[in-house]
Amino acid sequence: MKYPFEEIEKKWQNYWEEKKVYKTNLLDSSNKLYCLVMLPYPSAAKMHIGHWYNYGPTDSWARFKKLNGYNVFEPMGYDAFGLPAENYAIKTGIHPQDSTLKNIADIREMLKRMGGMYDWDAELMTCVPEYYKWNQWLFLQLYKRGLAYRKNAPVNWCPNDQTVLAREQVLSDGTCERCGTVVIQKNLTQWFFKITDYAEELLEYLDKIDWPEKTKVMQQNWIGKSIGAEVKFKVDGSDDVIYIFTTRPDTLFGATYMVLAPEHPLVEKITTDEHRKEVEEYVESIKTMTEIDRTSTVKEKTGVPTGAFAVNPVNGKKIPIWIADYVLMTYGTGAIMAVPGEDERDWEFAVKFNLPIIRTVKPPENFEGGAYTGDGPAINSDFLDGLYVEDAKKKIISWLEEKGIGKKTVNYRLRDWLISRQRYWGTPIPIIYCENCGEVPVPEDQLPVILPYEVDFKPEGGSPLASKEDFVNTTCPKCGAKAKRDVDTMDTFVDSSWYFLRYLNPNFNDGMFDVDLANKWTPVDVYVGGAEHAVMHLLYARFIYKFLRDIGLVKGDEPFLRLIHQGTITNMGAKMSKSKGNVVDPNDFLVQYGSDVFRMYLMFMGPYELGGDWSDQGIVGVDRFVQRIYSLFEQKKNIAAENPAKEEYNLFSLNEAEKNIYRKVNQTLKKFETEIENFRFNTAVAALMELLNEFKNIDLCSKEIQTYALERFALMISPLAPHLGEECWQLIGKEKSIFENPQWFKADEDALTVESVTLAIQINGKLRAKLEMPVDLSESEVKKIVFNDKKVKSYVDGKQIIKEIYVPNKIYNIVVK
Ligand code: ANZ
Ligand code: ZN
Repeated sequence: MKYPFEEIEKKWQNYWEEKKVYKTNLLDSSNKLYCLVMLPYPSAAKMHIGHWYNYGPTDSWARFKKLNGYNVFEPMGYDAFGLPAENYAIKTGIHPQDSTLKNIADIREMLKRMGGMYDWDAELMTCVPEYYKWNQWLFLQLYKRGLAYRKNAPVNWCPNDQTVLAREQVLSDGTCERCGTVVIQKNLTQWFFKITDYAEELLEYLDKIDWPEKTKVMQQNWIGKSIGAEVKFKVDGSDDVIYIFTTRPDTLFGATYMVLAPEHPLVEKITTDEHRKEVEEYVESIKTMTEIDRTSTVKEKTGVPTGAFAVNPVNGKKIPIWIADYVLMTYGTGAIMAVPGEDERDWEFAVKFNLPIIRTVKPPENFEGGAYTGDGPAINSDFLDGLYVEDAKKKIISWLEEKGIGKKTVNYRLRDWLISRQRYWGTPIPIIYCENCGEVPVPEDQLPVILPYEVDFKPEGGSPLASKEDFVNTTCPKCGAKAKRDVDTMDTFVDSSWYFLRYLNPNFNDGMFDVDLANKWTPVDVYVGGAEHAVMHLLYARFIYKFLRDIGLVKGDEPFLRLIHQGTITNMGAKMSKSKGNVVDPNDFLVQYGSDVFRMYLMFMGPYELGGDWSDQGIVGVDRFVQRIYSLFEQKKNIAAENPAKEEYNLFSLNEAEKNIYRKVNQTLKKFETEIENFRFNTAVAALMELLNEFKNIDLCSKEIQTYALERFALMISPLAPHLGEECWQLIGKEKSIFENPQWFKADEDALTVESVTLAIQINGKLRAKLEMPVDLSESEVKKIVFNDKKVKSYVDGKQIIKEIYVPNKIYNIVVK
């Protein structure tokens, strides 16, 4: 009979739900395992294949751990605020809340259909006041400690999405992470979270977490720690000073000009009348350029002189001050000393504008080319001459410190997290502006600031909430005067920076989350999700968790101890995309094969962390596998109830077929465990396929051994294909259900390690039996086995044993009379 997946999947889903099989007892955290997946973003009603690939295999992993005795918590929720719902609303007129709630309902249904082991009591969505109230509360805690602040700054603006973006949301090609539009720069007053206060710890603790190396390196580079020196240069003929940051203070004698970022506050002041027009035009021209364009190494260098000069503090030489786009206001001090001899950018600039070049590190003999960035002895550098780079740095830094004109400093590339968004569908920022009191935080007992439903959310280049007068106009909580609310909303990465704490009790009213439960259950043990979040969500969540620790709410230092990134599924070698028309719709296959086959095929198609290439043929193979399993178990109805197996057998008491199956079962168990543990589902599935092939001789085994093999097979298949596993378990007459009564069979190590020999048994000079047994057994043990053998018994029973000669591992000679 064909495997009736529809009926069986429904049957077990209902059973699980009725019996609340997947409700986690959170009060008991002994043996706890918090298994988390990145929560879906309900911008579309359907779960696409990427969701399936994240959730299906991870659920299988969690199930495996549950069977192994862990108290597993596997929750699910929805990252429900954000741009796509709002953009959809602009297009269709359907309110973001309505479309989002509908999509959530559809996704929830899909997740249930997938057979996910979710604790539905823990489900949450971020777009409800019960949730976003706590984003606002978090904001206020940061604000109180000076870690949420407002400033005017050049920021990244997406002209298509009509909003500011965080630096992390601008891709390396300068486009918006969401929509691909080229991002421009704008000067705006915005809210920032001061993640930079945590830069050092965020960097240092990367060593303490079990994360993919690639992701750690990305975070490391993003944080970008640079050790160097800050040096003070006097502006010639004035009291102004310019501070520069350099990683190469040893090259100070080669500083032949300086460059300020065009936005540097001193530019206006020091520019001479003669150069003013040119400088102003230049400043204007770079206003809309992004950092990526400005620092591009392929773009020709541009810049203009200010007419002012600075004094090089090491030798008193006057050097010209320029402005150029390749110096950014957002890094270091926004000013550099230019050393063309050792810096490639400066070299290029100096050549183009005919500025002097003085080498301060001696290049190797055959060196040809411009700037020499390698190590070597200092030259043209007075008291540094002859010292190699590291020593020269040390010496010049102590010299600068002694004279009070410089000091050792550390700089990070990491910038504060810009969280204001000029959009509607998000968490309102809990700040009020009063004419008397200025910026006033909304008192905690007045939270939440509710996001109004009726809003004109069409983009007009401003925050939609600004046009909602009854939202904007309020009274000052301090003085009672008329006041106005902040009309921006928060980046949705705020929502997802702490959601895993809220899962523990999504209805908790007395705080952001239940602190007792958080201390029991976090950090998260395993987190699975896409690598594209490496420097966004995964950095923000680490920051917020550390902040929550610092205000005494959580105890751990890191939110996610182990991180796994699933790979991507391609189709015919190409990334799936609507425009290519090669998107695989899970639905098409679910109706044909059911959810177990679909998820098992995803696991089988390639190493989980690499992904695989979709093939319609491949899923047919997995379907055939499932059909064979089902028909085998159908033939073995009740076998386990009628012929229960022992926990273990002596391999050498089994017949040939039994021995092979017994061994294979145990080898498979062993392999299966390590493969699943390490998210290598493809090899785990393959091992079960091999085992099933071995079962072709299962009818040659005693019923007991059949039970032994089948119950183990059912248990192993159950994390991968949970409905099928439950069904098989029940078919052979085991107590239902596996997941309700979690258990695991340990591999019989003896059956794996033992090397065996075949011993010839001669009785009165004739070969009477061949017995397989472990190699190098002691003579007394061999004797026991030999005389227990039926055949041998038939020759010796009732006779007198005259002589026994044992040739180890070869022959056992018996002479009887
Ligand atoms: C002189 C020098 C000589 C430099 C040399 C480098 C090599 P990282 O490693 O990324 O920290 N710099 C400093 N502030 C800058 C800014 N706001 N915009 C653009 N460039 C800036 O790079 C530090 C180096 O980048 C600094 O050291 C400075 O150039 C430049 F042989 O100073 B260096
Ligand atoms: Zn006021």
